[in-house]
Amino acid sequence: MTRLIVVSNRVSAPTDAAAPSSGGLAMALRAALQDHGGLWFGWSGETSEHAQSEPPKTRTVGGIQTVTAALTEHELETYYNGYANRTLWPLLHQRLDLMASDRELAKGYLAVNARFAALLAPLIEPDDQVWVHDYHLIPLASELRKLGVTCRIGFFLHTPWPAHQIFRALPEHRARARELLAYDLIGFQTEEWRRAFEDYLARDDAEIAAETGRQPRTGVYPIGIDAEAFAKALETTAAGRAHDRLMASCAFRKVLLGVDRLDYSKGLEDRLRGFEQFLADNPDQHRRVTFVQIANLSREQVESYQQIRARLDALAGHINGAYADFDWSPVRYVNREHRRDHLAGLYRAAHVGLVTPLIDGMNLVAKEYVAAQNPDDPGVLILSRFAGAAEQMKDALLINPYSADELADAIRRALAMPKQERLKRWETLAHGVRTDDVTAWRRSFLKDLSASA
Ligand code: ADQ
Repeated sequence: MTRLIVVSNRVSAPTDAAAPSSGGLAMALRAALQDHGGLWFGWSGETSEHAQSEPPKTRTVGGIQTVTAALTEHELETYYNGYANRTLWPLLHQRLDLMASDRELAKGYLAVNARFAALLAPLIEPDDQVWVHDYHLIPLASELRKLGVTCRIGFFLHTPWPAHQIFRALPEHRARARELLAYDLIGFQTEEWRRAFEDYLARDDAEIAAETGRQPRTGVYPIGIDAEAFAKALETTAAGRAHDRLMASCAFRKVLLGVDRLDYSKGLEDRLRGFEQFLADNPDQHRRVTFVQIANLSREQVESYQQIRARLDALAGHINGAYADFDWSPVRYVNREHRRDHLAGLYRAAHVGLVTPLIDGMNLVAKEYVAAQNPDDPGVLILSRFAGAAEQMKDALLINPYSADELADAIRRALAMPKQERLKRWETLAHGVRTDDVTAWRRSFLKDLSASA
């Protein structure tokens, strides 16, 4: 079997159910490496003054070989906090108003990709397959090709690909598109994002493909969760305890739950406004519901994240100020990060799951919520039409996240939904979540990569 080399911005160590944050992807990539042998390359998460002259660190963690490099402060600011998170992330999520356009950032981004390629190239053997993840590393393949690497290299984009008009607002749009064409396979979460990419190539830059002489394959690989590991986390005492604590603290009230990274793409402000609208429209529901929003802090160095945090603090406070009583507060807004097994218990306890991003590559919280439900008495998922997950999860209550009215109506409908309808919708959703899991995702990507070019 060919060896696999996984490249992602961060290399994550093995975690257990107690660890917070994105375990599913890391577990899937580790499983792929266990099957194929090979190594995982990426940033160590550290900065060092001498990063540029230090050799990468090789370790074996949980049977997997990892090779990591540090960044200098300047690289961290230009590549990671800069071009990746202040230029590309807002661009890919249709927020041109938040996009930084700065040649210095673009230069730093390219320089780190070139340095990573130079560290990685000597480790690659001709029969290896390389799988590169996400927007931080678009130029990696073209840099590897410059160094003579000829093996198959695939790219998977975890975020959306924006419409033609939006992508062209990136000053370096042609350079980035050209770099993507150095891959043998480019994978997207949904047909929508794949089509937008093809459309960009066809309309603006037909000449790019002709120029490079390469026409990579594109494909759609919707990522899933590790449903089995999630089911196990749900059975733990820690999950049970979190479930019971939430239920007890909400005494007979219905629980609405949101779980997100605190990011402007997740629609948190609109979600709070939609909930406020629900309270305004439905005085009979006051004191009968509690909305728990868990929003753990992320990218705190980036100004737009500091700003949205301040707005959310104010909005949550405003709603509670307007509607709470001495023994009831409608919103519980929580910034603390939670263990995965605790999250599983909270999902289980929630009567309604609110997943309402303004746009999202996929959104795994929607799938985790479904996986956590009681098969005899499941809750209802309210899902944004603009999450990649909506392409698969058509039996959720799909809403336009920009409309407070639509969200308010959907909450009312979800709370009143008869058990028979809840069961019917949930069964279809749960079947999809179990079948299209993270293992199916990585297998289908790697199968197509093997068959490419
Ligand atoms: P993210 O934007 O991080 O990922 P998402 O898919 O929603 O988004 O979440 C990833 C994981 O983080 C989930 O497993 C979730 O449980 C966990 N998580 C989220 N909020 C948390 C919290 N408050 N506490 C603890 N854990 C939390 C990017 C793309 C997505 C895409 C994924 C995977 O933006 O669209 O689904 O990659 O490809």
